[in-house]
Amino acid sequence: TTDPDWWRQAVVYQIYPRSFADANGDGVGDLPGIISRVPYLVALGIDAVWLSPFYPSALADGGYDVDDYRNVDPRLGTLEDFDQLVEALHVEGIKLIVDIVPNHTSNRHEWFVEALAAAKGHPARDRYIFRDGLDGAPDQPPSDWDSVFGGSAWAQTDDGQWYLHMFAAEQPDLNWQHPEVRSDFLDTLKFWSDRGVDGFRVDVAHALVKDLSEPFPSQAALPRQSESYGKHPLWDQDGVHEIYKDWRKLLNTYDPPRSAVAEAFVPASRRARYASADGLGQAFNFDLLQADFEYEKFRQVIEANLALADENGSSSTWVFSNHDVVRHATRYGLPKNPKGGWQDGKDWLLSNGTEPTVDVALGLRRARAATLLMLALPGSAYLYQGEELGLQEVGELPAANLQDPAYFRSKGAEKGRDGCRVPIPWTVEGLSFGFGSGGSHLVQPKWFGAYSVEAQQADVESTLSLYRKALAVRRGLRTGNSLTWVDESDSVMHFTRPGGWQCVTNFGVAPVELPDAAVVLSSGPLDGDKLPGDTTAWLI
Ligand code: TEU
Repeated sequence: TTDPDWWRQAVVYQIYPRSFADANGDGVGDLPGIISRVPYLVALGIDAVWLSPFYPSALADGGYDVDDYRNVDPRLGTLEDFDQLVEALHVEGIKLIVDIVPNHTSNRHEWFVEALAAAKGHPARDRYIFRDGLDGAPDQPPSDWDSVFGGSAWAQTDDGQWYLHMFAAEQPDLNWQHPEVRSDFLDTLKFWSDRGVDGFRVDVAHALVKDLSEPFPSQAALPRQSESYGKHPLWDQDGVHEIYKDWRKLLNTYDPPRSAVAEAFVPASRRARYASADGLGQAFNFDLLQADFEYEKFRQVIEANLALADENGSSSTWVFSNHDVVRHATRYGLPKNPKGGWQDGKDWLLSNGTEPTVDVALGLRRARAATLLMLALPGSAYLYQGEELGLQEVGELPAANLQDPAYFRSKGAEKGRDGCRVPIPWTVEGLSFGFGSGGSHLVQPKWFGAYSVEAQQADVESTLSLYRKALAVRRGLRTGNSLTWVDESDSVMHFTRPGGWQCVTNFGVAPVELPDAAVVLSSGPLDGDKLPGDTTAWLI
């Protein structure tokens, strides 16, 4: 039997399926490819896999434009392959969490095809958010709202109506007041839970229910709903929590209950609602991801999130990288972001419009230190495929190869997200560095071989070896949710965890004395009993 609270202290490894491993040589990752790499996941020592969308999709938004929520994209495999993946993971004691994308379908989803074919006012349009032009003017969108990917959040249909899409036009927003929308997603949760899925990652969890009272407020007049998000007028309406209460009821009918983690772009004060026991149970905090590698920011974020977790009986989530942001091994090598803000690829260009020079060695040193610190914290840690290799962001993708709508909206000022989605290098040589027998859908740079699994496997100092050792040590030590600060200075973070486990991180540059205790692991070389800057050590 499984501990129903397994997710509270789990290490979850995010797989972006099209870029993990390609078993049929078509240059795109697939489910059989993941199955073939389960031994690698076992050796890494993770507790669960979070599988990004593997559903039929036109890839207008990397798979987050879903044509059919209860099927597998034929380019990635079949439902039988999916069942085999569940079995292959479960037999090794690894859980599987799947992405669910309730805010919008793709424009190829049968509901939207039906809605477009229907006449204005037909009930089929009620599953989405269709409106006439402003004041009935045929060429005026119903409001001045922007989509996250730039441009208007409204797209016009042949008969002059407009439909809302907060992301790409290929992602029409669903109307979550509609009973069929609510019941169909319960069917989807049941469909995958019945197939053995252990939990769900809920995409854009804060945005399902919109306040659509008219006249629509102008976007310019509305408060920013969250510092990490654009000025969008629809974020974080309370109605979503009624939906998640129904989801929780269903997920609790399984043994163990299925877990759920919300991708909610909301201020920390609102996050607890998503993490409540009668709700999804957990909500990502992107605060560490948003923070530069600085003692003050890290300390503040850790204390705030531990307090929040205690308050609502949930558990913290920690994450530095995912399929939406510039890899942290690169972010930490960037000069300070001149315009501030989330180093997720926005404001990539320096204020004089030039590309910044990345200090790769510094970035990797800091990323290893930050990750070792994260893995010592109470709560669950989310790793993004390739970060265990210290993989850098790929900045030199050919323009013709770019796939991400987030890139095109700003003509390069934003890095977009392709650079963190380039297929993983498994071998030093080979057409696609062992990703598959063919090429790779995003072009891998020449330097990928040096970062490959093969290049690091046998090197005890490699980043891969560091992750493997850290996850093994953590597994034996992660008891309890408590952390005790050992204050020393404003640049050395030192805390203890139950069982005598200590974590010391030197955010400064001058080496500092390590406490008297056996060093069980360090993210970089030590000077005897000194801890150099940008290094973390675990001691017992
Ligand atoms: O992300 C939500 C989201 O807001 C991000 O897209 C973020 O704004 C963007 O990456 C900044 O460039 C989720 C998924 O993680 C993302 O991949 C999807 O594009 C998005 O939802 C729509 O489904």
